[in-house]
Amino acid sequence: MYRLVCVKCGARYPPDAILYNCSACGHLLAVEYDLDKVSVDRAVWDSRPLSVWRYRELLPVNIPPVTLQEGGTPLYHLKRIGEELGLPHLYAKHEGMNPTGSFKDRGMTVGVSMAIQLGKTTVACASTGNTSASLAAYAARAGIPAVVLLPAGKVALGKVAQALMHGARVISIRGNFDQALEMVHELCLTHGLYLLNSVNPFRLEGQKTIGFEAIDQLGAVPDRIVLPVGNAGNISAVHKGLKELLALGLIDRLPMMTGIQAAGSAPIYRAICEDLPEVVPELHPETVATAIRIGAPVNAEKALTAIRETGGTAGVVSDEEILAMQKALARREGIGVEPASAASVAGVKKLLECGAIDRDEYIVCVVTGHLLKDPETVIRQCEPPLEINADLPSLVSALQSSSS
Ligand code: AN7
Repeated sequence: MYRLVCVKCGARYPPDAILYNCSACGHLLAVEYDLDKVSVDRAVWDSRPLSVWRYRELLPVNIPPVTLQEGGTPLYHLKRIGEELGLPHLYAKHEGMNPTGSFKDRGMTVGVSMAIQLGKTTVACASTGNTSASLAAYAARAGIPAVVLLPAGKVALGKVAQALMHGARVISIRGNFDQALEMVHELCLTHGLYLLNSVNPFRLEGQKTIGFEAIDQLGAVPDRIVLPVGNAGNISAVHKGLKELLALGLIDRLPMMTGIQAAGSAPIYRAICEDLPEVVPELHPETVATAIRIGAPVNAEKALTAIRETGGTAGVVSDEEILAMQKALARREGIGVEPASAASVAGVKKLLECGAIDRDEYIVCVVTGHLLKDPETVIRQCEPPLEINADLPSLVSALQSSSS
């Protein structure tokens, strides 16, 4: 029912090939279904709970999946921020509400299930944090060991805590994410571990369900889907999924795929702005949004296609703009996200200011990870709690003096 296909030269590989790149030309692989043989029935999908597995006919797994009940995340109308920006139809899909607090769980339920289906016994990844937290949890669920490589000193506290607590073998390397990914990729090829970074085409299959859910929740195809971009797997995954719905006749158009990067690590943004055929890696990526501190996005070629084919665009935001929007989401909407996630909404504000977005568009921003992932960055931005003596007069006077 499906095979792996090279996105560049079209070479085809069987569904059980353990491959992360085309053996012929080295480019990325994607899962291709015989869509004319897939039977999807809207009514059947609608009868299942909103989750990754609602869409199981368009997923490669044919064993009972390794699951922690991922997906089914809320789609919030951003009423106040939308009003301030003059955007009446601005929404946030809160992927921080997944089991380990990020969208990576959608990829891992499928990816780790595929590891089991393919008979692999150890899984591995490099990570800016969320991938490692998710892989550690899903490997624990499956009862297999996980190895995770992190850039030393550059991973948010909550994410390291998760990877450690779920029992992964956690290794910090003295280098950045891009170097960690190269190392773990090599390790997997030479030592038989199963690689679950977003070069793994099966993982992206799970993540494409963000787009499916957003459409089901909105009851319509949004004009634009906006995502923070690091390794560019997620924007590629959502685009691929929606193309499948289009081919199946379940939707009649594609949203404009829009990627937002942090100013210190923005190779996709630059490639779009300068209309380059491929990205020029950023050798020293830096941003407060450590989740997207990635200079050489491995899915760049898929992401550039997603943006260009849909008439979308890319935006860039400074660390200050990211943190200001993180605070606005928390205080004006009650939505707690980590810095990288706020980049999508901050990017909308920026693109609106430069006239790249129309005010009447229906816009879904994917906010990718939970506030609690990165408590240290939160604490640095907020006034510490006022400490007082344990009596009522002290409390009343404290409230009077701090009622600004
Ligand atoms: C919160 O965990 O790359 O563009 O190793 O954690 O698909 O890479 C995380 C990425 C956005 C970017 N938001 O997604 C990792 C990792 C959050 C993230 C991204 C990440 P991609």
